[in-house]
Amino acid sequence: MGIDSILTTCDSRGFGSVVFPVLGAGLMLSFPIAVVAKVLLEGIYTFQQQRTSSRPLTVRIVIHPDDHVSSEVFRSAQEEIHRNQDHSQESKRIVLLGKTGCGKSSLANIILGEDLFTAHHSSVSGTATCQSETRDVSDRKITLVDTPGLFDTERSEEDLKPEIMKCITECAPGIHAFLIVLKVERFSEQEQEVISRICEYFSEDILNHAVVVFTLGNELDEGMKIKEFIRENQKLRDLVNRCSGRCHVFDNKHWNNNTLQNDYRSNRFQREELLKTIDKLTVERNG
Ligand SMILES: Nc1nc2c(ncn2[C@@H]2O[C@H](COP(=O)(O)OP(=O)(O)OP(=O)(O)O)[C@@H](O)[C@H]2O)c(=O)[nH]1
Ligand SMILES: [Mg+2]
Repeated sequence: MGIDSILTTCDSRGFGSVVFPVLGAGLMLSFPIAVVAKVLLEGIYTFQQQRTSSRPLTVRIVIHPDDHVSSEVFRSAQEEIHRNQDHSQESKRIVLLGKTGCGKSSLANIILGEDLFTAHHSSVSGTATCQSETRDVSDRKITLVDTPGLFDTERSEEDLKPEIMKCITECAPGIHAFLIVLKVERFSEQEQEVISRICEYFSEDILNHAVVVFTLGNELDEGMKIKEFIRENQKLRDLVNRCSGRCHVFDNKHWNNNTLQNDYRSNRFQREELLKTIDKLTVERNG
């Protein structure tokens, strides 16, 4: 009987605890103890992750006190499973959304620290399909999905919407955060329409998982922070409030060479702040 069937049976019968003696599996049947440890512990962890009941079920693994080898093998197998779990918690899948030409592809390159996405300098052609790239950034595994921009005059909405929605499959098994990308410029009717369309495509709930990220930060007046810029416009203020105040600013062109730590007008500083915001958001929303 598999580990999962044993645990599921105990659970459905309302048992409070179950014991797995290592003696029978490892010594009597002569299975390699490292294999027994791996199969047993992975089975228990998988069951725990998929279990929906909140009733306590204690799982004990019993090893003879003189069997030091088995104790050691089980201890290191457990540590390895914890390490792998921690690592998977660090990986983040993030989608960039916004109007065509707002700087999504350029921003994605800044966040991942490499030129992986093509920024378009002409007024017409932009990113045509979803593109996903993964890199290690500041001790996290970051997957970014760049999407085609909204309101591209060259493409109909019928053509664009399904392509943008592909970001969901690119992010399987789930999206940790959406970056709604806007420029530091007037928040016009069209920008408001961009937000409405994003909410229409993904539902209003998207704002609970979104961070508003501004590009063209150099357009901010000297010494001005993005929150002050937002405060000046009621509609922008409402949007950021609906995202629980999550907002950051970059300048994909002018803030790259500023390596001063803690300098607001530096992409390096802003990237660290953005990653911290996404970590916090992930914890709040349970991943
Ligand atoms: N000065 C400045 N220019 C930027 C910034 N971000 C992007 N640009 C420029 O804006 C243009 C469009 O940038 P992209 O990154 O291609 O914009 P996009 O949102 O990916 O565009 P689509 O793929 O069409 O949706 C390019 O010429 C970029 O160099 C920025 O922060 N500051
Ligand atoms: Mg693009």
